[in-house]
Amino acid sequence: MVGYQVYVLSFADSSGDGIGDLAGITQRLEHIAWLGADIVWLNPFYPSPGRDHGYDVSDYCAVDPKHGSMEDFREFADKAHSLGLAVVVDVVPNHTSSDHPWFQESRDPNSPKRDWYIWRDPAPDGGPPNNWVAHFGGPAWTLDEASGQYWCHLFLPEQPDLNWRNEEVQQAFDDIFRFWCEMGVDGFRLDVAHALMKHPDFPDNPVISEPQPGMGARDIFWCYEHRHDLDQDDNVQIFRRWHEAVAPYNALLLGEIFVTEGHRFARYVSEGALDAAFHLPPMWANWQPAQLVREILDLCEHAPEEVSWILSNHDGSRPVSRFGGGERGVRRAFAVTTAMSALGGLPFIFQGEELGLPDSEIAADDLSDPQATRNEGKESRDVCRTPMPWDSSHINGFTTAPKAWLPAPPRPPELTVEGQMANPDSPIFAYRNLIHLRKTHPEIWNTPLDKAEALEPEVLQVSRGNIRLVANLSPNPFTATLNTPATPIFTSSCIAGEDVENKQAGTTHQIPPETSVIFQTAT
Ligand code: ISL
Repeated sequence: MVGYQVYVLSFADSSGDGIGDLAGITQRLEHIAWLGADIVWLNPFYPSPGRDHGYDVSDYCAVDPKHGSMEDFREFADKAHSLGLAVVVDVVPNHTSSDHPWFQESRDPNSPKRDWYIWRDPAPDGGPPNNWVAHFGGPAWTLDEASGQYWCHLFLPEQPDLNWRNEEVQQAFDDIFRFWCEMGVDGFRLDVAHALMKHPDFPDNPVISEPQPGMGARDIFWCYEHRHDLDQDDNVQIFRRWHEAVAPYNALLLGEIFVTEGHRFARYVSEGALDAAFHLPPMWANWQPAQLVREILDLCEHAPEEVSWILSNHDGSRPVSRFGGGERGVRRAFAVTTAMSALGGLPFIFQGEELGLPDSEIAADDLSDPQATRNEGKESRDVCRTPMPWDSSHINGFTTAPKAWLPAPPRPPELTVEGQMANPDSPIFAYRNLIHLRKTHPEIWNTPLDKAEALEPEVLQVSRGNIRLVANLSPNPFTATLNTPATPIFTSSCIAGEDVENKQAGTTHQIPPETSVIFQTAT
């Protein structure tokens, strides 16, 4: 399957209030079906004060009125299914909103919910219990004056972390999974699933390098080795429990897992745990093809069928911009996406990727992402969260409101869906053709991986059954010598209007720079 990620706030606004909603997505589902995707993943649409744009949930089993109603969700899911699209919703198990009734109750030290969150006494000097830092800046602990204890939050103070060592918390999420399965969802994307369990003794994390003044929150976060707050071995027990909870519904469990080593990743997607997990580093990296090839090989070795390959999501700069911008950025991004489509697993694209969109420019006063507003505009995730450009009308057809919730300069006609549909050489057709190739040639993904290797540091070759992929991510042409004659069936350079020079079967093929080619052998 191929997944398509919809950022609910910014896909389509049917109510005219400038905020994306479920009914708007329902009206636009044909676009996703036309591309050939099989799964649509929705970012959170649950009631939320919106401090982290929906990742601060105050009720897991309802729809936020700004995104519509439960009836709108039913209509969305029914139409998705009628178009052959499976529905994946986001579940945020690591933390709730501080507005969630569970946390409100938990603030009372005598409440039965006290242990649902992570409360600790101050350090002897009265400061936070340990040196853990939050992803969005500052310590991972906030003092509750009333009780004299700190609560733990790996993200905003308004996103208190749940205590996953508490059985009742585990049961509450079993119920949430069942609720949405009964509502007809086909799977779950599990937010920061690598962070659920914390070391039971809460020791300090080792310091790799001292944080320096002026550093952004993300850089400060990586000054520490996250030995005790992330990636604890017993996360897998939670995943096994979830697996049991959703087994009667055969629902997909797709983790957002941030671990960089293949063997750690493999534990999370082992038999009876998660079905698949995102490999996240490519969605932050600039153009570093050798590193990308190394990471791909590591994962192919340890989890060849369980990786959800992505180049972007709602959490960072778009690949076209990270990879040099303009036509070059588009070409590089599609070369990697083409390679990823032949790696097995479950590739996803993020809304707008199919248009080759670069980042949006956001005026300083309009920044909305807490990672930016708390960090002097640094590390903004807003750049990829602006309205989907449908056409060249007011706000690119996203809304009839005078202003979108996240204003940005309008996209030119050639970067809109309507503009690209009128031009068969535009990126939208290249992405569609690639997705459809997986349907006409299912052996691209359904035959076991035979071999993945680096022919040069920036050149990846993958062999599976009668399929060969050569991803030449280097700046030079590469002469591929295959062990058996093969015919090119797809080249990523189609996104630049180029075709393969020689469509004949042969063992030797010239691969242009920054181009991935998929071949089929005769046997
Ligand atoms: O650096 C990380 C390792 O812990 C991050 O990649 C982390 O996995 C990522 O920032 C988590 O993102 C998700 O959870 C956040 C939310 O703001 C993001 O939008 C969401 O994708 C908190 O819920």
